[in-house]
Amino acid sequence: MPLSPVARRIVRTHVPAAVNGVVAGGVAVAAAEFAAAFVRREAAPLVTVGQSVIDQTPHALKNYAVRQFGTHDKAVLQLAVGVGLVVFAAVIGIVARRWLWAGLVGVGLLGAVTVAAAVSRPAFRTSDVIPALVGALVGALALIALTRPELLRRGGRVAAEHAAEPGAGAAGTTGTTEVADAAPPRLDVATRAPEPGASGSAPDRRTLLLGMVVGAAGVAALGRWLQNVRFDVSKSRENVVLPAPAAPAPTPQPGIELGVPDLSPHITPNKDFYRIDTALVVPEVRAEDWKLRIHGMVDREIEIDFKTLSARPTIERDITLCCVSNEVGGPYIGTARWLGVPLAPLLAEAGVHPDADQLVSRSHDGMTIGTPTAVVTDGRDAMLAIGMNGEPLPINHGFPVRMVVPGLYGYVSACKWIVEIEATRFADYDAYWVPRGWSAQGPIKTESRIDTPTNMAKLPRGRIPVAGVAWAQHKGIDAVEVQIDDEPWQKATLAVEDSIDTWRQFVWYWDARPGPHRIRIRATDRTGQTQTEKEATVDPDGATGWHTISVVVT
Ligand SMILES: Nc1nc2c(c(=O)[nH]1)N[C@H]1C(S)=C(S)[C@@H](COP(=O)(O)O)O[C@H]1N2
Ligand SMILES: [Mo]
Repeated sequence: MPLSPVARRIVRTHVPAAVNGVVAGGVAVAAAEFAAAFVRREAAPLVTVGQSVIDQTPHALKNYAVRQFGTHDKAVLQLAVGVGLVVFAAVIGIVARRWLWAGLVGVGLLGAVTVAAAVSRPAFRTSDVIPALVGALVGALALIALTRPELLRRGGRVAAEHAAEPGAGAAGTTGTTEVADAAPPRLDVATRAPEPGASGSAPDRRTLLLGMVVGAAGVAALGRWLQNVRFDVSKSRENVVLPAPAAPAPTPQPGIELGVPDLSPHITPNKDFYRIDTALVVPEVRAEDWKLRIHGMVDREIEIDFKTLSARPTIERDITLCCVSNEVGGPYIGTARWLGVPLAPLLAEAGVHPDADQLVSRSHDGMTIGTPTAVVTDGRDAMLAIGMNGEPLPINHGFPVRMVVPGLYGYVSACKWIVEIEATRFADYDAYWVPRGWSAQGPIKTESRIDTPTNMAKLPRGRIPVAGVAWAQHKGIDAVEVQIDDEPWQKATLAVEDSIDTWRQFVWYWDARPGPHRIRIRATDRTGQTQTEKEATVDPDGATGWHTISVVVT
């Protein structure tokens, strides 16, 4: 489709101008990435901006994002931030074609937003603004170089040549009036390029653009590489030698696994363990540098390093961890064999005041998680975990130390990359998720999930195992029942119980008749309570309802 002359002219002037903006933006990001290598990964603008979007996102939208994109929500967010930056940079480029000053104001605005994003982070340090400032400064220079190259060229030349070559000085003076707003619009690079007198400037521009793109890519790659070299903690993790547990978990009994195909294994391998957190870049804390401070309403503050912590008597326990954002039938649950240091004795040593009903744990990246003191000290295996399934904690799961409390959702207990515990009161402090619409207290609700068959499955007639997992951490599961259509509920066979802190597999063999069928399940915990049929959303304190699937038997 041919373009009208007007459209063609707009494309001819605006597209190169937009390209100027986008390339300058890329140069800015590259410079910032490089600068972040000398500050920390978390200070890179793409991260600070993305993080503050996460912090500011209303929880309804966040739930939507998690539902739509699952654990890819972060990649989607980063992409959105990147696209937003490209669009804004293009606009800056177009504006700068006419009014360079306005383009520079735009760059300054982006810089200011990025600095604000860094400052707004809970774990902000002053040096975190450096990458944003470097990026804005370099971006501004790149924008000038692309839209008004003569400004920079003259800047260098005037000093050197002014005295020796009056002509150059005179040209420069003319240039100065051009830059002032009085300049007519014909000064832009795009219209100027085809001018006979400026015939050298088209290849110049191409060389400049290409140089900037290649240079930016190289600098960004170098920056990322340096960030890896400087901040990566996998070496530290490899060097951790876990202590033998003073109180090992009981050797697994046969019968914990029912051995049904496609049923979740009792212990979830680390590589398959769900990951939920707000961190765009995984906080990286070397075990050698790690310290935990216990403070607030205590008699004696405690500061403990990794060596001292892991020299204390450890326990090894199988515990099922579950996210409050797990929908009925959802995947955000797993069981691991955790190795850790019991938390209650440490708190006793600190002398937590009796009226401090909340323990706020704070992570290296500033996440805050509020846990009832009473729950941590009631005798259950609340721990500072250093091992997960026989390995040091994976970096994604909180290396070097995280909290694990059986019976509580992760957002009120399972602080990863933990560096602080503050004894306080629920009345005095709201942890991260509370002002975002989630309940301050989050005991896990009794739930169950069908793993096999899957929803909408087409099945052969005959004997079909209906199997899954049921959980009621720190209460224990006593029964799971299965219902086909509106037939009577049938008692499923339960796997041997590991502990009341873990989920329990179940299976019921169904003699499947042809036709469409509905299958649903419900669990009963050891307090005698059967899961409610009433459906509740994940917010504010966990989903309820019976997991229900539809299948067709042929
Ligand atoms: N530092 C930090 N710890 C955190 C979170 C977080 O966002 N940041 N998320 C919590 C939530 S909501 C859950 S469900 C668990 C998930 O732990 P996992 O990723 O090891 O499965 O971690 C908890 N600990
Ligand atoms: Mo969670």
